[in-house]
Amino acid sequence: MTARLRIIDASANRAAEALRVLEDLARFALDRSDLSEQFKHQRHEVRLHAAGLAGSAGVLAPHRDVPGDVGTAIPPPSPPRRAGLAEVAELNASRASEAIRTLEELAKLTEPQRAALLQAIRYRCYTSSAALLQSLGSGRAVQWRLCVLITESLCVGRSWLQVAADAARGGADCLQLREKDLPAVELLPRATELAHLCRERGIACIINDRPDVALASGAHGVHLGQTDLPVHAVRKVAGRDLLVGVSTQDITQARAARNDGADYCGVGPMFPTNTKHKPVLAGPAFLRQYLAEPGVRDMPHLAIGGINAANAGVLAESGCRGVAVSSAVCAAPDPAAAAAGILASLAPASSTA
Ligand code: TZP
Ligand code: MG
Repeated sequence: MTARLRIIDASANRAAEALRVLEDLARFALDRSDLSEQFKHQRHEVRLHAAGLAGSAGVLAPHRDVPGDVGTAIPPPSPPRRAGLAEVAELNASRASEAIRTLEELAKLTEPQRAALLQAIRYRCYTSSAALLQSLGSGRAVQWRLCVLITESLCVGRSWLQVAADAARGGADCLQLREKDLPAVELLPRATELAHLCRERGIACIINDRPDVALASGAHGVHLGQTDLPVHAVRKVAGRDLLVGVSTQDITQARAARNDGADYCGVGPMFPTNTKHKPVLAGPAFLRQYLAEPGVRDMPHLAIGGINAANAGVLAESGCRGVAVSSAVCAAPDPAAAAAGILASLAPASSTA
């Protein structure tokens, strides 16, 4: 009898602890009150069922015997190092469902109807965990300061590779290959070359539009527009191996990108630009909205569209943490100086001192 109570005690604690981790991730990493509420509810239900299973034995704690538990001496299979919050979520989702399953199996000994209720909690836990995991994205999102979009046709007087190297020298911490018209057979070697350059310099390499090319080239991520593959579809192919960014023009698109598992959002267009036809000017007002929106504001962003050293300061005043530019660097007489100039106007003099 004590054995049964000891298992119930251990499983209830294990499930509640794991559910608490999931609840905190939903609450603090995503500002998702809906998911946080679901995990909290599941945690309370598990506790109530565990107490119910203990029945007249009532309180479970007296059955706890940590020093006498042979399981505590077994070392974990690997050192407990996690690659990111998504991995923490994944492990705790498994832990929660395994522990609920144990309670379910014990309930079958004495109270089959309670086993069915525990099974229903376990299924709800799967659903909530899947939504949490989707929203957490790769779990390795980075807030870059300056992403330069490299497009050969915009590069004046130097090769695209030279512009990429110059942009990195000027301080860009992310380079995105944006070539809309290159066939895959030409895009791949170019992406591979850019990814190599970025790895050598310790900066990120993103490929526009093409998750397949991003994966094959060893780039860090892919950038998607509203008419490209949705993030969840890219995750089916790339899992968490790619950072995924999404272009957004309004707060509804930004919310959707977050829930779909984007790691960062392009936010724009901020200012008129000739580089891409955009009928709607989202403007700095959208950036301010993004930065004020719970659940969205902590997701890394790159303000984009017509940004240069003269207007980046306006965005910085709104709290802008990172920008993406194309022509202001690619078409500049000195791309390194142009990149450095944009970074300088993004960082007010007082914060660089
Ligand atoms: N998406 C929104 S605006 C834009 C893209 C790709 C163009 C950015 O280029 P530029 O030259 O910095 O305006
Ligand atoms: Mg696209």
